[in-house]
Amino acid sequence: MLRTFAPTRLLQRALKFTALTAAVLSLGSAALHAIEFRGDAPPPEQPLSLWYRQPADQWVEALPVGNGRLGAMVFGGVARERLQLNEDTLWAGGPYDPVSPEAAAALPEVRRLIFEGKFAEADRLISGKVMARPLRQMAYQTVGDMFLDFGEAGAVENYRRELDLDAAIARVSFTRNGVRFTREVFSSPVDQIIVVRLTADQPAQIGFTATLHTPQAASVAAAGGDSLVMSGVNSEYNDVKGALRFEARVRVLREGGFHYALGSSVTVQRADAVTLLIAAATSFRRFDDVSGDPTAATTAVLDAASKKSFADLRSAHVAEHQRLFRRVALDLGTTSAAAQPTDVRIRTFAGTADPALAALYFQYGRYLLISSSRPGTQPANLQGIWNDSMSPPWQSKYTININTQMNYWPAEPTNLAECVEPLVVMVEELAQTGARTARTMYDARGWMVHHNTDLWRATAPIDGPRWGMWPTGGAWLCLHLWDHYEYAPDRAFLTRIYPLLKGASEFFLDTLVVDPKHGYLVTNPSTSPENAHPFGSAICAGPTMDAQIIRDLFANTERAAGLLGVDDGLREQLRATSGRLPPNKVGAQGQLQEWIEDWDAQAPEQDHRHVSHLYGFFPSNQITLRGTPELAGGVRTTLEARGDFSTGWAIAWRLNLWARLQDGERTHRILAALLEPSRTYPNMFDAHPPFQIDGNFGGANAIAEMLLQSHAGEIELLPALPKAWPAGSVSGLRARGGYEIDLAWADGVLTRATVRSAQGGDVRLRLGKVTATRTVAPGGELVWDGR
Ligand code: FUC
Repeated sequence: MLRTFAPTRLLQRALKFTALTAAVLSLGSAALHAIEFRGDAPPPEQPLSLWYRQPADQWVEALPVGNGRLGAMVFGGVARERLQLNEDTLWAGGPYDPVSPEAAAALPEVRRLIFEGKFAEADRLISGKVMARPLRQMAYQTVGDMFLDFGEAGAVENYRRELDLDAAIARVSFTRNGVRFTREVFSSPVDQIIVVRLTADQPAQIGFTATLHTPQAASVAAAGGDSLVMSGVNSEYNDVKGALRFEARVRVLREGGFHYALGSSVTVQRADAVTLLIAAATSFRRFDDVSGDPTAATTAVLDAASKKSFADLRSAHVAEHQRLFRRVALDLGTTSAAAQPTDVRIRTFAGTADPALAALYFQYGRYLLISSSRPGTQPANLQGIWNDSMSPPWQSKYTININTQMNYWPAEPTNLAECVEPLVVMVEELAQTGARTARTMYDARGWMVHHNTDLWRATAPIDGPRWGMWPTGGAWLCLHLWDHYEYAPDRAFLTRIYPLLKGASEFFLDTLVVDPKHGYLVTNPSTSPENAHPFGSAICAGPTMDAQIIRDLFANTERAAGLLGVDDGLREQLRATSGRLPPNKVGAQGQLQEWIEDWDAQAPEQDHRHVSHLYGFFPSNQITLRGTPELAGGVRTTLEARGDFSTGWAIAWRLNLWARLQDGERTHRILAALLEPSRTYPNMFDAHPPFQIDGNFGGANAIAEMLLQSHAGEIELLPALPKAWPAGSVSGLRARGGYEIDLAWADGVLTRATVRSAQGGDVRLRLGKVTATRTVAPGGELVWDGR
């Protein structure tokens, strides 16, 4: 049944059920085949590995590979291998514009109600007239699964399943009846295919049946004797019709033995070794163009890859991965705990000295970014590119009131600047769709995005007033453009992003309104993302976060215009307008105020996961420990009130904030909470139950922030080093200004810092209270021991 998946159009509905049933049955396959696992396999030689002594049962135990576009979750079963497959443009729906035609007319009344303090009324009017139609955006969806059925039962010895982060290869190995079997899986950014290699240490041992399954409306058939083809269309979602065609192809290349295709399966028997090549593509070309040819795309990459040897495919993949991955090395020390399998280490981290697990988490974050966001791909979404569902949590899209930004926090500091390119392209596209929204909803110039977007670059407010009615998402993304410039100053890039910064600024120049009580220029309507104030709503005017984001946007636009020598009048206007934004204020409890009024202590959710107004302290630098100590004290008080323990990404934000507060012990304590099983799954995916990848990226960045910071006009070394990491070293971290840094420390004290710079410059270094200003020659380096 599972192997003869040959749908007709009439059968497609039934097949959705069949595929789901297959997925459910597959969970029980290990039990059905009653594999007995004997012997304890030793740890892999590569210490930067996640590894286990049993196959994955749940999806959050499987291991992710990806080339930015094509992803697979590798389960590593003995009787049945399962690869759950993704392609980063397989989303539901098609080009659409969800702006409500009634929004523009309703907004003046909404503003009036808000300024009169009638928040609940404003909320109702927004719900009725202003929210997007449909109210939700499109979902990112799974391609389906490839199964390899080996049909074996009995005992296996020394089973080990691992993900080698240094090579970006998932591996399974075990011994059965004296034969050692090895499987390798990788997703190649060079050849644009997923490669599976099956080998054994004796001839004629490889046999299996390969099948493809999917919950999508698709059919599967064997083709050309050695291939499987899945062809389908994407689904309709919330009344937006599916507009994409997609195809996945598997080609089976055998060495020795024989094979045959039957219906919708390919069977191999008695082979010495087998390479499977998997390609997938959709007809998506751009948010407004779905005229691609998935058949041509998948055939072309398979034909090209089939001509290469496995060794060549593998070495090209490894070299391209290592070009990025090996730029940073981190050693926080190694204890005996590091010899345990990864799932055991996660279970015991809180009570054990295992600094190498923190280093592994850091490098895993870098691995995941390289694997989910490369030039030419979509940006990493809420699950990177890994999703087994048709209706994933929050549609696995781009939530830009924290989550997408957090995904990219580690990109610059951990030396993966190329991975930001998909985000830059997304902002360029949002500047187009968001210009339409600025015009039709707000009668404004420039462009804007509310709190979410999807593959189709939708920009209208979704979900409900509390979530969607927030105009500052696009402006926050602009900080990443500026950061990219600051980490590697380059005039061509500045020229590219300037129109984006300028357009984002123009939107606010046109839509900020005077708050009648204080005279500030404020956003209205808005929210402090997702947090309700004491008056029955989250809807308000001029939340602190908006002022902070717009202050950064205006300042960076003004700086860019100055560097490019353009738009003098605009610069003047940005400066003047910035001065009229609501200032950061310390409230009665000593906290940084979340709203213009001091409502914080009465807000219904005192431990709310979002800490939006702390944006000014991290990721921004408007508030700093030495520059604005009173406001930094407000940040600390707010953090104490919110509590350290929250859901995955929210913990990761707190971690970065405590690292900026330079409290190494507190930061490390919270890191232990991030790394415990309730927030880190066995495959080290971050739990925001079920799974959201931002916590992985935020956590990785926090570890970098503990070692190096460069936001206050100086490069600060080991600002939040915890006692748990007394000796160690890091190389290849990046700092603002275009610097690359290596550090080594012993007994908790810096022993050596090396600073390199391609373009050279005067650099101010800080170690605790000691500072030094030194000159680095272009292409040169300097060494400092902190004295
Ligand atoms: C924000 C968060 C939620 C979730 C969603 C994707 O809205 O408040 O917790 O992470 O994004």
